[in-house]
Amino acid sequence: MQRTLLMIKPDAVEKRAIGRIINMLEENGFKIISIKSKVFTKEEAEKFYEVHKDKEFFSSLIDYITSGMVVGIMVEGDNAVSKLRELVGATDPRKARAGTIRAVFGESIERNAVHASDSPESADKELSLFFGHEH
Ligand code: FUP
Repeated sequence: MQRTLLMIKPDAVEKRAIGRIINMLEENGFKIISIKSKVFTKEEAEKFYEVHKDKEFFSSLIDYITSGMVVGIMVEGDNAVSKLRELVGATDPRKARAGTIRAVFGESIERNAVHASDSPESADKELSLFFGHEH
């Protein structure tokens, strides 16, 4: 069993897709352990995305991710990290496989609806940022 984080980003919250995304998680066998909405401060956002701090898209990404509410969802399942990445789809929604969350709800490579942790180590760090150390 693994736990990982799905984060619904401001574009998907704005288009009222929270419920449909939670449906997709449940229909695909993920167990939901905890849910928390928040608005990132700039400092929290920079910590969340610190691996990208030297990329040219970093400041735009920070402006976008702090522009509205996000929803963090702690999910559990066998191989949850890689299975959730499969359900989320490619970073660029135009390249994401049909039926994935980003293919359905993503608008652009930046406004791509959701984030999913990319390794058990990232999941641990990102779940701590949302839920503290009780996961
Ligand atoms: P992913 O693991 O699929 O979320 O993608 P990355 O870790 O490569 O990128 C993290 C976030 O940076 C993406 F969700 C969106 C943003 N990004 C851009 O805005 N522009 C790019 O060219 C690449 C990524």
